Amino acid sequence: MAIERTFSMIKPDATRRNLTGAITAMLEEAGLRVVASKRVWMSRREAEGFYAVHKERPFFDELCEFMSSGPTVVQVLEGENAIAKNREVMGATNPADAADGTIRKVHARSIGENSVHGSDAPATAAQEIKYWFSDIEVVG
Ligand code: RTP
Ligand code: MG
Repeated sequence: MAIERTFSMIKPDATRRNLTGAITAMLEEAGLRVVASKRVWMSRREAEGFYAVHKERPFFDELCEFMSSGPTVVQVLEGENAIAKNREVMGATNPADAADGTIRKVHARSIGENSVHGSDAPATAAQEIKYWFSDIEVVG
């Protein structure tokens, strides 16, 4: 398996509880390397643009409101099979369904305030990295 890059976010419920380091450590322990990272307080419009794929879903407004309610840490993670590996260490969307030891099982509060985001496929990873980072900000 070739080295892949994926996009990750530490969501406002987690930055608010000072969990940036704890969550990043779980990503690193899973073999993922942080090759870009910055803290952003996204606007409502930036959240709507990022989550445009979900705009018809019933939770879209709530999601964009939450994601623009405080600081987020956006990251690019690199490693073997990084997209699937990140999804595995994140755990299921709803923390009630997440496996033991996953970030969402350990830290998430609810299906909405679920602490982390991770790209779900190579095409979305490339698109999401590009949404938040310029090429020179990613240092492998
Ligand atoms: P993510 O995109 O954040 O990595 O999470 P995911 O793939 O596991 O979940 P997805 O279906 O893409 O949903 C995106 C985010 O929307 C919020 N959500 N709320 N209230 C609800 O029923 C509900 N369902 C989803 C979550 O914050 C989820 O991560
Ligand atoms: Mg998703």
